[in-house]
Amino acid sequence: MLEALTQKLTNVFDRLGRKGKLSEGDIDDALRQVRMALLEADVNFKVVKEFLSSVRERAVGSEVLSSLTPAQQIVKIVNEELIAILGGEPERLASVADPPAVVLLVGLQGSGKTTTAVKLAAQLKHLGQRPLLVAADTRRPAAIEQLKLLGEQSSVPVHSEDPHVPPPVICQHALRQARETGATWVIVDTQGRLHIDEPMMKELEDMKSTLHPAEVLLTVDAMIGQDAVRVAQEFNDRIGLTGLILTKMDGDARGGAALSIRSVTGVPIKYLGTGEKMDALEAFHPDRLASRILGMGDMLTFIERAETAFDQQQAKKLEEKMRAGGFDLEDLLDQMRQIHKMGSLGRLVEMIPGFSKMSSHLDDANGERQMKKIEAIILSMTHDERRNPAMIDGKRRSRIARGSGTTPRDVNQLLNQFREIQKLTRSMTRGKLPKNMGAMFDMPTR
Ligand SMILES: Nc1nc2c(ncn2[C@@H]2O[C@H](COP(=O)(O)OP(=O)(O)OP(=O)(O)O)[C@@H](O)[C@H]2O)c(=O)[nH]1
Ligand SMILES: [Mg+2]
Repeated sequence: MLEALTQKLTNVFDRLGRKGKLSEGDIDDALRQVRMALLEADVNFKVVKEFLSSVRERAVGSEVLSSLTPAQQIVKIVNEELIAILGGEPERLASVADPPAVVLLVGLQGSGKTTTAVKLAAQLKHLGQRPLLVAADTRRPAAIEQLKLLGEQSSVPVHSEDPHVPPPVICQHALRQARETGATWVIVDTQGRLHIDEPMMKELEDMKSTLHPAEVLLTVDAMIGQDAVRVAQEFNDRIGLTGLILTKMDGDARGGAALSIRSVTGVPIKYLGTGEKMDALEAFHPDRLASRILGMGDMLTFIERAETAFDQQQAKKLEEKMRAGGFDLEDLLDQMRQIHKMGSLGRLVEMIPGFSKMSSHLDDANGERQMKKIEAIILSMTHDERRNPAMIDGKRRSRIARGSGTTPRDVNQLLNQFREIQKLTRSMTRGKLPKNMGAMFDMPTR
């Protein structure tokens, strides 16, 4: 995702990091290169200008230049300012007092409405909600079939009617069906056209006034860069949007859309589409995208948090372990306990690399439970098993499950997740970001 931009920024900061003490000139030089990188990524020039002026203002501040690690301070500032232009805090779907909550998905042709509708429904279903999909794109009969097929594959019911029925009427019927069947979410797939035009906007307006949606979400193809920003602006002006979903972030999008769209339109990004499969929809976290752009993955957040809980020395040790690929279940347990000291578990568990998938929907109570379970499983292992989880065979797995009051499936799940973490730490040590990683550990905490 956004590899080219990441590469360029990493180069700029690496060069800066090699300089040691920095002058104002060094900073300006680096910021000029950052500017180039952002413009080449097709970020809106106004956004770039404002971004750089905030970064500069903070970067030439006396505490940065006189600190021992000025380059790291600057990376930290860039990171924070990136988060700010991406919207700051993550924005969740609106909740309604009186379900079903209606989500109207709008967007140009091929932007990913139908796919995203099903992804979203599948995700809500996974969270214990009861979604109903509505085929309100009647312009092409194939669109109805596509939604029915995808809905069936994800076991989500689809309300569809004859294509001659006007979409607002279909929506009314769908709402009735939702109430009768106790659906908690109604997700409406609408027609898309190649360009914004009057008939489409009119139809969407009609649907909006029939449905009183809790959310009007626009899917935009992240690969179309600044055009995406323009499209979002027009949709927002005309029908009013509550959120954006940037699709095809897995492709070779340069980043311009992602980095400009929130600042220019004022509409929050709520999800990223990251693939064609039905599970490729991520809740949008400004901080995560920022650190991805800076080439640090979720590690940056993780390390920052870890640092406040651990002392510096422990953090160094952990870094060395990760570099050597020797991060084991014992370390994981240790970290979880440290992190536990710091409150909001759901969020913190999310930051443990590799665990974000599992925990992205956890609330705190769930996070707590999940952590207790993981802890129990690890505690039921022998010392050797924690060091070398590969030795855990079926027999050992059953024993561990019995000992921890869980099931062999739970044990397996933990082991699989742990393998993911190991893969991640290994890819880090293969040189994707070791230089920055080292630097990050020297970073004072906020
Ligand atoms: N790689 C990738 N492909 C995606 C993503 N989202 C959608 N697609 C693909 O984009 C194409 C168009 O997606 P649709 O969901 O049919 O788009 P739509 O907006 O419903 O299109 P119309 O109904 O024609 O207006 C499909 O081939 C999807 O598989 C994504 O996040 N990543
Ligand atoms: Mg469609």
